[in-house]
Amino acid sequence: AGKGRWDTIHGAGLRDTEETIFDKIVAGDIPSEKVYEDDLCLAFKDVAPCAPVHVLLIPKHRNDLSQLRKAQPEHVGLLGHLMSKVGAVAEAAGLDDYRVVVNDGAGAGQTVFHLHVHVIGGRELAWPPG
Ligand code: D5M
Repeated sequence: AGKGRWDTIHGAGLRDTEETIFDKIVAGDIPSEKVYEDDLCLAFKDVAPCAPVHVLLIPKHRNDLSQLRKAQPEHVGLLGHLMSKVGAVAEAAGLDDYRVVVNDGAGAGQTVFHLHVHVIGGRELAWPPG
């Protein structure tokens, strides 16, 4: 069952039982170029890079975090873990300076409703972003 257009537009995300492509990547059913991995998170190269280096860092288990706005007190540990590993991910990807982005909602560019942190670099990054 696909995600309805209404959900996509309004950022309602998926029902919590519904898988995304990132579950298949974690399971190894879809190949990915791994950059970093530990018990809780996985980082892999974005298939449609917007810069010379573009890595996605995700929790291995979505834990109801289809998007950042769903964060609850029980997610604090997992979110802290993800943030604390961004530096290791960037280093593993060969980055010096980089940008960290979370798109929250379709209107902000979110297309996969499994929380993910973009780590982007390898070129000059303009500010403000588009
Ligand atoms: O970011 C979702 C990102 O996920 C987007 O930049 C493309 C990327 N993507 C989609 N499918 C794959 C696979 N199979 N491998 C690697 N990267 C993928 P968002 O913030 O939701 O727009």
